Amino acid sequence: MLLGYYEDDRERKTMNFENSTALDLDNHPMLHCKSRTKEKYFQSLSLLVNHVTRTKYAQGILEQYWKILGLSDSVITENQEVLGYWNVLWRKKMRFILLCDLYLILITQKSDFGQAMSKWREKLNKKQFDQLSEVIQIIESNKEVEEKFSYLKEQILQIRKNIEFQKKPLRTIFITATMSAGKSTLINALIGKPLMNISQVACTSHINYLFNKPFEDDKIAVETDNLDFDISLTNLKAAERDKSLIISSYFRKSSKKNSRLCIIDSPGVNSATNRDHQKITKRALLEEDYDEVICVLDATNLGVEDAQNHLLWLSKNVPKDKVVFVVNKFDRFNQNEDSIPESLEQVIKDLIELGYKNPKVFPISAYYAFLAKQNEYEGLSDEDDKDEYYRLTKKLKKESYNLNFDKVEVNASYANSGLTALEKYLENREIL
Ligand SMILES: Nc1nc2c(ncn2[C@@H]2O[C@H](COP(=O)(O)OP(=O)(O)O)[C@@H](O)[C@H]2O)c(=O)[nH]1
Ligand SMILES: [Mg+2]
Repeated sequence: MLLGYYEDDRERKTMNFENSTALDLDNHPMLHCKSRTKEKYFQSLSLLVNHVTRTKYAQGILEQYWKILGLSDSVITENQEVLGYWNVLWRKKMRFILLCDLYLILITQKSDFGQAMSKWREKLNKKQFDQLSEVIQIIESNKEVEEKFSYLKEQILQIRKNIEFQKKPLRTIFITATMSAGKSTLINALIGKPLMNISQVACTSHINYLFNKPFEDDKIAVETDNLDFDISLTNLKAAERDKSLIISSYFRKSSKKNSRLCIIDSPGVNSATNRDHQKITKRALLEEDYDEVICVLDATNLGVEDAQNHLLWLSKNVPKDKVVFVVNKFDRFNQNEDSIPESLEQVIKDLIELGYKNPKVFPISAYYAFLAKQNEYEGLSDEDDKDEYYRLTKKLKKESYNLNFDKVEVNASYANSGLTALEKYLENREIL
């Protein structure tokens, strides 16, 4: 059954990137119209979209328009006549706004867009249609949007950013580890948002795919049976317990570059606890396309049998040049009992023995990295989190705990967590 989900999602992952479309409707030019006009606007948009496609994606995105326009359920009924409303002279502006929305919704399906335009054309005269074509040209050019179209500016810029992003090559990072080594915490730290469930006990039992978006639209999109473009964190975390998910949100990174990235979270591999989990992860490691594997080791639990077995399996089954190692939870070290350099040396020695010539090993505190990033971007609201953040800020500043080994020059507040060194490495490999 678990493998069943996985098969299904792999299919979708490779075929379907629409989920990571970024869409910010907060300043949509139709928001200030009368409710009758908004209704007609929405009905026209959904009529044209539904005429050519009824994918989850299209339905999910239409729902966003419906919500932001504040419409009632009854508006959803289809009204074939509504397109006639737009063909009068003074509704030119609204036609252009509608065109931009249509373009954005059908952005990945150019042929669908063409078909929708043909349908719309039946209601317009030649001059009106030519005017629409002129706006399409503006969208597809890189020119500054003229003053007379200033009300379209934000829509056009969003379309362009989405198009540009989709042209980029997709990079994929696969995260693997034994249970509770900190995979989910590391992912949350890398993307700067608490999207993955963190837990001492329960653990991920499914493969999850996290996609970056072209720009910050302050939303999390999740694909399950339908596609929700704006799920709450609470609902997301509940959904994670049930099944494998495709999640999209803008990733917060220190680099200015915004790559098209997919991070894959996999169930922990421990032989005794759950054989299914191990099977899912190993199979995915053998069959998925990925550019990089991050293997997370728990610094407070190095050398345990499960971790050793997993390293051995990785060394035999995954191309060695694709694997980097993250040794996590160094913030738990105590200088009277442990030594960070000695632990790292031991890890490197073990990896060399496994055949890694020049193993890339990054000491980090994913926990601190996440807290610091969260603090940097939106502040910490939880009192416990704040206390932990201040405690660790102080601790990791000390020479014997500082994880910014290469003294990477960044002004990120979380440099001492070691995460920036990993980010820099991935950036140089053109992955981040
Ligand atoms: N002190 C400390 N705890 C961590 C760190 N990373 C993860 N943890 C804790 O380890 C537990 C398991 O983390 P999680 O990310 O859910 O592990 P996963 O099972 O590999 O996904 C949680 O209680 C985390 O808070 C870290 O860098 N430092
Ligand atoms: Mg996890």
